[in-house]
Amino acid sequence: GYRTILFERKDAVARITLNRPDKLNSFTGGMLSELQAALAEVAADPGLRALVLAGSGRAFGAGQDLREAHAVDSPAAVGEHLARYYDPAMKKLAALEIPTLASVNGIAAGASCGLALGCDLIVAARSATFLMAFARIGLVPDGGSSYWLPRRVGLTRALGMTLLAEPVTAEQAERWGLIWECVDDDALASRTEALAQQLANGPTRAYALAKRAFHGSGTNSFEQQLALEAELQALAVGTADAREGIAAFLEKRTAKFSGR
Ligand code: T3D
Repeated sequence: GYRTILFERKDAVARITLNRPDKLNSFTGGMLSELQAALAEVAADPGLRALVLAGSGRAFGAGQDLREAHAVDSPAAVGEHLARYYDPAMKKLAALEIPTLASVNGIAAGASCGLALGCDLIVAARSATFLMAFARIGLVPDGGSSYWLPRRVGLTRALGMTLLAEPVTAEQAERWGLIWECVDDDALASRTEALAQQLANGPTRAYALAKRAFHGSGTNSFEQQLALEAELQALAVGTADAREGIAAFLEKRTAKFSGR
C-alpha cells in the first residue's frame, strides 16, 4: 500500500490523490516514488481508460517539500533529486496512453502546478489558484512546468506568472487557456467524475494517438507533422473503435467504444 498518496480504481477510471493534507500535499522524495509506482501501475493495467489526479484537503499541492534536507543543500543534490524523483514521474505521466485529468481543488504551487500542467485536461474549483512559486524562493520552474506552461498560455503569460510569482485564479486560468474548465467549488467532484467517465467511454487508442500528435507538434516542421498525422491515422483506422465509430455514424446511432 501507499503512505503518501491514495490510489483507487473504479471500473476503467484510476484516481491518484496526493495525500499529505497537513503539508498541503508538498512533494517529498517518498511521495514522488509512490507517484511513480502508481503511474507505472496505471500504465500496466489495460483495463484503465482514464486517470484523475487530485489533492486531498484544501490544496492540490504546494510543490517541493522545502523541509527536505537536499532542497537547500547543494547543486549536485538538487540535480540528482530532480533526475531521480521528478523526471520519471513527469515522463510516466506524459507517456500514459490514456487521457489524464487534473482535478484542482485548491492552490497548485511550484512543481505541483507542473504536475497539473502535465495532465491532458485540468478542471479547477473557482477558489483554486495556480502559482509559479519558484521565483519567490529564488528557484527556476521545474517539474515540467517550463515546458507545458508556455505551450498552454504563451510566453507572455508564462513569464508573467513566473517572474511576478503571483497566484492566478481559476477563472483567470480558464480565460487564459491554462486550464480547460473552472467550476463552482461544490461542483468540482461531480464535474471531475463526469469528465473522467466521458473520457473512459471514449476511443482510448485514438486519444493516445492524438496526444502523441500534439506532443510531436512542438518540434516538428509542418511537413513532419503532416507525415506524423498520416502515420498515426493509419494506426487509428485499424482500431476496433474506429470501425465502431464509423459504423455508428452511418447507422445513425451512438458509438459504443471498447477502448481497443
Ligand atoms: O529541491 C528541489 O528538488 C527543487 C525543486 C523545486 C520544485 C518546487 O516546487 S519549488 C516551489 C516550492 N513551493 C513553494 O515555494 C510554495 C511554498 N508554500 C507556500 O508558499 C504556501 O504554503 C502556499 C502559498 C502554497 C499556501 O499558503 P497558506 O498560507 O495557504 O498555507 P501555509 O500556512 O503556508 O501552509 C500550511 C502548512 O503546509 C504549513 O505547515 P505548518 O507550519 O502548519 O506545519 C506549511 O509550512 C506547509 N507547507 C506548505 N508548503 C510547503 C510546506 N511545507 C514544506 N514544503 C512546502 N512547499
